Amino acid sequence: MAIERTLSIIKPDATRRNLTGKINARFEENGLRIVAQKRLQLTQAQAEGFYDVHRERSFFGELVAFMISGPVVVQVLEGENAVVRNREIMGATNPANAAEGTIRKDFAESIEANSVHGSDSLENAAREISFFFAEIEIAG
Ligand code: RTP
Ligand code: MG
Repeated sequence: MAIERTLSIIKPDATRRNLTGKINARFEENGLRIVAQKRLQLTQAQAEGFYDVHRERSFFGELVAFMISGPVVVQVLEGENAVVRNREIMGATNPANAAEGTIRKDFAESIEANSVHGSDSLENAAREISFFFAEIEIAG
């Protein structure tokens, strides 16, 4: 299986509750390596740019407001099949539908405050990683 990289964000609901270490342990226990990481306070323009694909969706304004409500931790995860693997570790978008043992089942507060973001395709992963990181900041 291919070694891939995916972009992960630990969202403000999780940083607020001091869950960064617990969430990172889930990635590491499941075979993903954190090869880059930084904590940021996003601006409105940055959050709107990152979520540009969702601009026409009804929840866009609320999503951007939530994502700038506190610091986030942006990170690059690396490992076998990392894009799909991370989505499995995260669980369903709505924590009510998330499987046992997933990050969202165990930590998410709601469909919006759902603790983590993960790229949904290899193509989007490359775009999202380059949004936050220069190649020199990633040590695989
Ligand atoms: P993500 O992009 O954050 O990894 O999550 P996802 O693919 O599972 O969900 P997506 O459909 O891409 O939605 C992006 C984020 O928007 C918020 N959301 N709110 N109020 C709502 O109905 C609603 N639906 C989605 C969530 O924070 C979701 O992760
Ligand atoms: Mg998504």
